Amino acid sequence: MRTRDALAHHDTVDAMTDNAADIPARYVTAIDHVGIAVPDFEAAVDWHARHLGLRLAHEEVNEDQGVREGMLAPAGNRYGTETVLQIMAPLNDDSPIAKFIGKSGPGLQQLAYRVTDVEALSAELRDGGVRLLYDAPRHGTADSRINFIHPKDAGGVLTELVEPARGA
Ligand code: V0V
Repeated sequence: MRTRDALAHHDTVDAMTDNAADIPARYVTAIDHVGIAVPDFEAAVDWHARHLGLRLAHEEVNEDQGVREGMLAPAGNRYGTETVLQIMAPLNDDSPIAKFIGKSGPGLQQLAYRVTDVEALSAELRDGGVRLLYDAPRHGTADSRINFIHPKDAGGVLTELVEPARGA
């Protein structure tokens, strides 16, 4: 396997991963977002705007997940195509984000991959002995369907799988 450093400028990632084996590479199309847990939504939006020039490209409340969430992107970013930063503030004390902040403090909470078929990938992962948090996908940002790989099965990283809404 060649390292990323060794990739020639014109090489594609496919060239590097030709030997990458049995993982269903066709399912994962992008790093969708990186999620950070924040205690104060407005303060986090403001901080990222003032210091990094990020803008709020999308915002919603997800009662099921117990979060107020926002997708922050550099100016010119095509939301839905490029990788974004997700900020998540807890809606209540039962929120996974409240628990995370209580235990670890604010900070990186999750890494999310964009996938073509969350159910099929989840099934393949389960077959491989990887634990998914939900039996079936749940409602995610912008009508996406989501599931999570347990952090203990993903190198200590809470790993989200995001299948965007059709037509998104
Ligand atoms: C917990 N652990 C983590 C972790 N949360 N490790 C890495 N990253 C995290 N975010 C560790 C924790 O320190 C324990 O390690 C171990 O996993 C088990 O933790 P636990 O105390 O048994 O379980 P909880 O109560 O901390 O729950 C952890 C899980 C929970 C991951 C099960 O947070 C969860 O259900 N998350 C999925 C839902 C979610 O995060 N929703 C908010 C985002 P030790 O101490 O045993 O070594 S919603 C979202 O992203 C949306 C809507 C979207 O993108 O569309």
